[in-house]
Amino acid sequence: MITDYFNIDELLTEEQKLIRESVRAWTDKKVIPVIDKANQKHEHPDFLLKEMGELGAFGSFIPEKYGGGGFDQITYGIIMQELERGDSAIRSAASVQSSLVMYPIYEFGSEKQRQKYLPKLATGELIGAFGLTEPNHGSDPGSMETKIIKKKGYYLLNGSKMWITNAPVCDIAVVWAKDEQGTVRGLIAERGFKGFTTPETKRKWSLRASATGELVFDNVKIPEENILPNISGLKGPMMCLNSARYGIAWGALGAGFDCFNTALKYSLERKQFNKPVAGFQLTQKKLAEMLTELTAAQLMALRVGQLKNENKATPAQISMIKRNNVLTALKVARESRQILGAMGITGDFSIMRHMMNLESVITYEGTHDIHLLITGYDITGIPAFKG
Ligand code: TGC
Ligand code: FAD
Repeated sequence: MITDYFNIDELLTEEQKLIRESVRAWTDKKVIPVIDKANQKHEHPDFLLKEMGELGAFGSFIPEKYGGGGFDQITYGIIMQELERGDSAIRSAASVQSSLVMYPIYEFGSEKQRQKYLPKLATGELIGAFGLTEPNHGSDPGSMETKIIKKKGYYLLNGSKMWITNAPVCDIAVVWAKDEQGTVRGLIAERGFKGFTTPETKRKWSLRASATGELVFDNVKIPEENILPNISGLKGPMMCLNSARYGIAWGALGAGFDCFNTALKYSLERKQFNKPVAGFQLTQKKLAEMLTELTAAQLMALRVGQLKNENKATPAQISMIKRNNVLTALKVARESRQILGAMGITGDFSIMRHMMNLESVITYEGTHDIHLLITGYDITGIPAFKG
């Protein structure tokens, strides 16, 4: 198995390597044995959520005083990589919990909100969702229609969010809505609030082991104390996305290397024309190009992790690695599938499942093309995505 062609391990701390081994072992023991069946049956293995909490996979970068791990950003990336080696759905659940729910509560929440929610989110006792996308507003969340209207002692919330990871199983949701002045605000909706429902989205061909759904708000009373006090404007949700996109760039490496190694092993064992298919030049071209691209992606993720640890990573740098690394993983999945021939389409191997999952990963957290345009904007100063 090849996962470190450039001796990147030498740049990791002992603690980071230990955490990687423990998440890797957990994925091997808990995810791999159940994940094909869950995908085939289109079921989400919810029991893994609590176990991920016990493992420390939630909020690794949140300070220990709030139940988090207090670890650095590279550790967070490594955790995402090892989870996504198992399945993107498992990494998705952990990214949402850590980057899209714990991060905004920690960064923008009151002390009371931090203490109330963060320790329970860290252990998996509470599961969170993040509501930004709406039926009519995906790439352009600034045009959202979900609204809060101030009343005496509470806000009235109306609207709906779509394509929300963890929605059907969430206990709380961090939701972004516009106030009467048209300013984007963040709030925490709790399951059980009257008028708040979370219908599940079914019949997906991608992320089939992930719980996806809607967040529907029909005159929901949100207590004033559930508004995130320390943020207003679209930059609030966008800052959360920076954290999640960074984690996804690492996660994609897990899926990509799993496909590459599966193809390498198979091609060494499978014989045609009396020799291993790995012996044909065209197979070697595929393997060589896959490893080159994966190694480049690995180095990009590591460097942005170093910058993030120094609070120097820019949103555009994060956007670039999300786009590059997910596309790399998807291309690797497609090439690996070819190397396995017909066997590549079966559930006996992980490749087709990773490929189908990555079709969502390349769309969520900003589509591939939106990220291209973010880089274009950064280079030219001209936002091509605006009319
Ligand atoms: P624009 O006018 O450019 O910016 C509005 C305000 O936001 C600030 N900002 C950012 N701040 C921090 N980090 C970023 N990445 C930021 N991007 C923008 C900006 O500085 C400005 O601040 P201020 O103070 O001047 O007001 O915004 P725009 O409306 O023109 O849109 C820009 C665009 C298209 C790049 C952005 O909207 C975008 O990235 N769209 C993609 C939407 C997206 O990524 N949605 C993801 C939903 S969550 C999800 O998919 C979870 S999947 C989870 C899983 O299962 O793993
Ligand atoms: P659209 O915005 O309608 O885009 C359609 C096409 O048009 C795309 O190819 C896009 O690149 C292109 N396009 C759009 N605007 C431009 C432009 N200006 N220039 C060029 N091309 C453009 N959202 C959440 O809030 N929370 C979640 O937890 C969450 N989980 C998700 C889980 C899954 C499985 C999926 C599939 C999605 C999830 N999303 C979530 C939603 C996701 O973020 C959106 O799907 C994504 O942002 C794209 O929005 P859209 O699907 O509405 O596509």
